[in-house]
Amino acid sequence: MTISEPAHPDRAPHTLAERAEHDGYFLVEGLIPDGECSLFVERLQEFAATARALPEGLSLHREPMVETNGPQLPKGHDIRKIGGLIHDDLFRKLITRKEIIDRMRDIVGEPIRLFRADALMKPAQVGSEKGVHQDSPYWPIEPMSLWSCWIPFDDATLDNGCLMVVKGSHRKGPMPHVSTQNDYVIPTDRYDGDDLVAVPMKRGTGIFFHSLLIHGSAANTSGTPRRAVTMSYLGPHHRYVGTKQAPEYPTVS
Ligand SMILES: O=C(O)CCC(=O)C(=O)O
Repeated sequence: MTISEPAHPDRAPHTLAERAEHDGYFLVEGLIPDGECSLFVERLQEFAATARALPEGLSLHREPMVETNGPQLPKGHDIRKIGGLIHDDLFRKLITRKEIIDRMRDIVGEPIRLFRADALMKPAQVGSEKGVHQDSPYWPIEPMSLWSCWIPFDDATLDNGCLMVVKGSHRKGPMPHVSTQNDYVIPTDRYDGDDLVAVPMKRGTGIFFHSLLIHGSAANTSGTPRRAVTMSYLGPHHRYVGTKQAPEYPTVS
């Protein structure tokens, strides 16, 4: 397993914690071996096609383009998101995997609780873009400093909707967001599009990132799906500030 070298060696942060603080993200190559990526994909496709019983707590969300007026697609090829992966035995092992939890512990402290674990599927041709946003403005958690680990199970490319990030943007604090038809995004006049850097990744690579990092992903215009998991974690200092009864976030370390 190797951690990718930073793009600016002249002022390179030395430790993982320094890099995390400076850039708001870092990559870990080879986090999940190829063979395991295939197992995760198989499980996700079974759920998406309802070929496997959905454990209680798991939810399927259809691709909005298809939902409204899109083409008829084969079963399982119209799902954008599978929520609640903590309720699946295979994914629970991924969520609590040592290689991920050890890094999260260094950043958010301990005990670590899981905020969310969802699959983000971008079906071939119809997978829509995820507009440019920060995660924290979506979430009723303070302080706004959760960390996530996003892992593609297919190579994430420029054509199929790899992540795009603005390096170091988490240090500027929360940005205003506006609702669009199917999304919640930062208005385009509030950031410079030229600062967005595409982050193509081999499958099984993990990107760890701060919940204020500006990021998004383009539509999948390729002929193959891009399937990924995103897992977000809370440290001991994070608290629920929403208006409902505070959810029980499962402790994972
Ligand atoms: O999977 C994607 O395309 C977007 C991921 C994302 O926005 C997230 O994990 O917060």
